[in-house]
Amino acid sequence: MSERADFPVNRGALCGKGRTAPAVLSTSVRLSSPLVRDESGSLVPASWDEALDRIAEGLRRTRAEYGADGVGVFGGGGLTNEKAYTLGKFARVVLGTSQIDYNGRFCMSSAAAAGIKAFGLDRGLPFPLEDIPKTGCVILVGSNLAETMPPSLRFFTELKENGGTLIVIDPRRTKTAEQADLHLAPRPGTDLALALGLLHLVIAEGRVDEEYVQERTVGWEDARAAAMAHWPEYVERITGVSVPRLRETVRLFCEPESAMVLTARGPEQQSKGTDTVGAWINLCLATGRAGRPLSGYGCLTGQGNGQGGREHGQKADQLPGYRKLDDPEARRHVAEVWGVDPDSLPGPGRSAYELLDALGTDIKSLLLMASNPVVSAPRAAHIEERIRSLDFLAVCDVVLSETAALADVVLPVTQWAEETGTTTNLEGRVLLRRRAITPPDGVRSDLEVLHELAARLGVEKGFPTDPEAVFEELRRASAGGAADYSGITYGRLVEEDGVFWPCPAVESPDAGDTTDEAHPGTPRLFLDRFATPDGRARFVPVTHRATAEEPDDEYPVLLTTGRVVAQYQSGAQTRRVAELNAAAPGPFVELHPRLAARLGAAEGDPVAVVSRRGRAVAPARITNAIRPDTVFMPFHWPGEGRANSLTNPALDPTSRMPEFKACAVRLEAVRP
Ligand SMILES: Nc1nc2c(c(=O)[nH]1)N[C@H]1C(S)=C(S)[C@@H](COP(=O)(O)OP(=O)(O)OC[C@H]3O[C@@H](n4cnc5c(=O)[nH]c(N)nc54)[C@H](O)[C@@H]3O)O[C@H]1N2
Ligand SMILES: Nc1nc2c(c(=O)[nH]1)N[C@H]1C(S)=C(S)[C@@H](COP(=O)(O)OP(=O)(O)OC[C@H]3O[C@@H](n4cnc5c(=O)[nH]c(N)nc54)[C@H](O)[C@@H]3O)O[C@H]1N2
Ligand SMILES: [Mo]
Repeated sequence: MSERADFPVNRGALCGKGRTAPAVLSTSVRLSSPLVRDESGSLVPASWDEALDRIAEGLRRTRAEYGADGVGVFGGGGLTNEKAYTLGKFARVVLGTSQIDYNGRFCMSSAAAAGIKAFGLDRGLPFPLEDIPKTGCVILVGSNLAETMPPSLRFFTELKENGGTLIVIDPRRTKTAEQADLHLAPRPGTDLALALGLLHLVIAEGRVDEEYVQERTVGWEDARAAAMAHWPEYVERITGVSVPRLRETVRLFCEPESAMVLTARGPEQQSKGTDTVGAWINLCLATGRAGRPLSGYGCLTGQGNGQGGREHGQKADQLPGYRKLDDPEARRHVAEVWGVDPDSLPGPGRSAYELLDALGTDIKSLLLMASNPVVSAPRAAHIEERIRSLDFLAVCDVVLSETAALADVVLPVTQWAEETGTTTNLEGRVLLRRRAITPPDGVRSDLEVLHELAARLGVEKGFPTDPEAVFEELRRASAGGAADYSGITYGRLVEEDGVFWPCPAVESPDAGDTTDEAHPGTPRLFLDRFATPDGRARFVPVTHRATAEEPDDEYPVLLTTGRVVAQYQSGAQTRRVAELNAAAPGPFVELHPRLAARLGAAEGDPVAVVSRRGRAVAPARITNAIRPDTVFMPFHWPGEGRANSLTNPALDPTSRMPEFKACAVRLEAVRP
């Protein structure tokens, strides 16, 4: 991110991880040479040529023996647009495999699916962050942005200073919830019922914006009927949120001129995440709070390139420009840009968890870039075992992550400040980051890796190593797609504070005539029409359902998982920084004093958390900021305290998102 004080996204602020990032860059634990597994089974340094040859050989052998789909590719939302684009193209054109997906499936896929259903388009926020302080009310559903997006907290502080209301929905009284005017603490996995209960009250209290519903939406009758079946008293029983608090929420949301609903991983990482987000969108649509100034639904994205990473083709069902792989017109367009026959492009493949689950059986070799699933995948012990059963694993990373440590070949790559590339933030704003420092000797960029591998696998052209050359091709590939970047150039990105997509290249109406007017980009979507064929938003008729695994006698407690401010994701990078480890030294189990008393556990005592998938042990952190029926674990650590040893890979039927945010567990005291 920019360090300019006036930059509109973070206004010059950097969070703790940003400040300490240089420590990661300079750390001695950084990989500086390729590693290959020798005959004794150890990873030993090797030359780049040897390492690349070994990968090409491994992938080629699998392909010959098992066919193209025997090779899998797994990417990450931390990759730049150029890398994500190239990785998707590499899978389809060089490997010819349909088996590619990425960690963003575990991140924003439910919100993306719901946004596409309702609005015809998925962009994290349909408005710039700077609109937030000016709206009347924000409902933040399952976001702990005080810890996960600290620089953005000021938009919400300003909202309150301007007289707006902040409502936070989280089973825990987080640092974010402490900022709220109203905090609702539902049982994990019940946000769908909660949203339906609120919509029921909106209808019962006559607060529906009938004119807006008539003019700008379709499907209201079915959605209305579904909501009417969710009586406030019934919703109170499911969620634990009292009827008066539901009424208060409706009042605060409906009284001002404008209002927003923003979701993050809390309601999304559920086996009903898509329907849950759909229910919140329904609430916005019924009250006329979408596609109008200072109103709308948005999803707070996660990783460095959480938005751009999901637009350009590393997703199983996707082609660049947010096109669909099963759309013949999209295939034709992209195949032409790539100079291949449309029929040679494979079809859609498996989703992230399903892909990882197929390792060693259907998928024999894997090329993995920018993810650490041994720590971050659900049911991680099983996934670790699947990874170990591969014939061949190649990992590109900055550090020797827990997953890289299992590889046959590890390639050390450059990271953010050492290379040029674009990312797209949650506002849909494309940003250019220029190389600021020279990479250490011995490391190469992911683009160079893919170029070298393509050449070794017989594709000499079409995999440039210069990010700007890749971006120029991405522009053409995205032209006419939902996420149209064709009017964006590196030149413009340098001059402007980023450019919001869609930004089509402007073509002159009269052939031969040129125009100087560039498309300005689109900071605010949907003001005139939604991105559906008829321009109207779609209500989705959703009803509440239980989590895939409800507590019972054997596993009576709910486990939910998430993050702490000082560690990032699987911790592969942040666990190597002393300052961050001092702030967050290890895993813990957050639990209510009543639950702790029943267990006989005191603060800091080791507690075992046991689910149907496995067991994890971590010290107790006792607090009345959490519901007594729920425990919370952050997922940043491997080993004994790995939260994902416990989590349930039950998938959302549409987004294929696993249920990271709710599973049944029991607690056991651990005798020293
Ligand atoms: N410090 C730090 N910052 C990060 C990251 C990190 O690892 N560390 N990761 C980045 C990434 S990739 C992402 S995706 C974002 C994630 O950002 P957030 O979504 O803010 O992070 P989480 O902690 O996963 O979940 C948010 C909250 O959801 C609550 N929650 C749990 N279950 C439920 C539920 O059933 N319903 C509701 N309403 N809430 C629930 C949790 O108590 C938690 O406080 O953060 C990004 N920023
Ligand atoms: N229980 C539980 N599990 C979760 C979640 C949860 O809330 N609860 N959240 C899920 C979410 S939202 C996410 S996003 C995932 C994230 O989990 P992971 O996908 O494991 O993400 P990271 O830990 O960021 O791993 C990224 C790896 O890529 C490396 N890397 C960084 N930059 C580059 C690069 O440019 N190129 C290459 N080749 N490598 C690079 C880093 O060093 C690191 O090892 O975890 C998911 N898992
Ligand atoms: Mo994420």
